[in-house]
Amino acid sequence: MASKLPVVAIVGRANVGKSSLFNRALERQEAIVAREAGTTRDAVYRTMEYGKHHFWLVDTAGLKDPEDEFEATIQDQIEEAADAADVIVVVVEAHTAINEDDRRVAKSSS
Ligand SMILES: Nc1nc2c(ncn2[C@@H]2O[C@H](COP(=O)(O)OP(=O)(O)OP(=O)(O)O)[C@@H](O)[C@H]2O)c(=O)[nH]1
Ligand SMILES: [Mg+2]
Repeated sequence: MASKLPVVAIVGRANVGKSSLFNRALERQEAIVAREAGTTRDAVYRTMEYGKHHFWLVDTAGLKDPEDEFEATIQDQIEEAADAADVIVVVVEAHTAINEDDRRVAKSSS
């Protein structure tokens, strides 16, 4: 049954390419990709197969400091996805050094 499938959650600070990786893995454009940080708001869940493995792949919003109530709801949702995940993939930007936001993501999703 689909709901019993393991969950792989893609997390990371805003604009590092989470949705691009999600689309690449699915081999179709399911999540919105844009230059602006904060593009993904609601998490996107899709099932996929990789080799013998069948699982839910989740694209999440960029993790950042909750500034307002709406933002806090989104941040809670990311933590929920990370909590429910069997595997968490933390995406970082390859062209810049790991920064405080990356560390916060890794900490809050671990
Ligand atoms: N050069 C380069 N650009 C990339 C790569 N992956 C994504 N991008 C670009 O980076 C921008 C952000 O990509 P997204 O996939 O929307 O990033 P995201 O982490 O989902 O962003 P949020 O949903 O806003 O947190 C887009 O303009 C992408 O085209 C990459 O591997 N290399
Ligand atoms: Mg995104």
